[in-house]
Amino acid sequence: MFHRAITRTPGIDFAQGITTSELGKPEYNLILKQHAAYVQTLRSLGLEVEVLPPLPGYPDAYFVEDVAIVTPEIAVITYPGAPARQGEQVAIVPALAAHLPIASIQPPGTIDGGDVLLINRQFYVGISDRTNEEGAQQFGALVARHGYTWMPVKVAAGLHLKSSVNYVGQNTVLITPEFYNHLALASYERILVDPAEAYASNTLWINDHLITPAGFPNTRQNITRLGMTIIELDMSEAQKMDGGLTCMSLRF
Ligand code: CIR
Repeated sequence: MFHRAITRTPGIDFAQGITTSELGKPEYNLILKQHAAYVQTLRSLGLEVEVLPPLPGYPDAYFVEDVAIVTPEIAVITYPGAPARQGEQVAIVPALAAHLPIASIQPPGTIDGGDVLLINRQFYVGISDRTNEEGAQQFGALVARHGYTWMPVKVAAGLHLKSSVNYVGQNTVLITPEFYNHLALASYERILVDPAEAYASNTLWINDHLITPAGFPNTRQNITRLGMTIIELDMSEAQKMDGGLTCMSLRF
């Protein structure tokens, strides 16, 4: 059960963030509107949401998921894998330190929160262009102290592990074809995401509600069988910046 979330408002420079999407130039007024709808949705699900101000010089900083991994016991501050994002992690510390003990990943370890998937007490840590073995090891050692287990998962497709695999409750993962037969994930019920809808694998499970990006009808249809309330949000502008629903908050 989540009680709180931390988010950050996109800055006026957000279009200068890192992207590979080729979906065109995002629009500032529209991302502000979509971000506000996201915050409002989390609040409607009972979360107390803190909205931090834009972080000048860090156009990707509203993707707060990447700068920390938060559990009920500890907040692990990451060392982001993209050089342009290194520094964002410092700015999240006060908001988290108000609630939890803090630990930090040290370079040369790098890790992005988007690579970290938690299912019950088991972490899966994507080894990707952003997260290296050293970062994963440091992270694993920190959370092992609190009784979590972890294992690495090679990310050969997509930006982060959670660009392709997300837990949606009921022992079920929403998963793209590239990861479908991965042994580490084969023990879960798996809902295969249509390759044309890979973006929708980044669906956010909050207190037995599912927030899914609008415009992916097959995925929506496939998750209805879980019997949870489904909320669709328009994510067009974040998608242009390679970001999804999980990326825009830290939940705990
Ligand atoms: C980046 O490339 O770092 C950002 N433009 C997108 C980060 C998305 N974050 C996430 O999936 N957790």
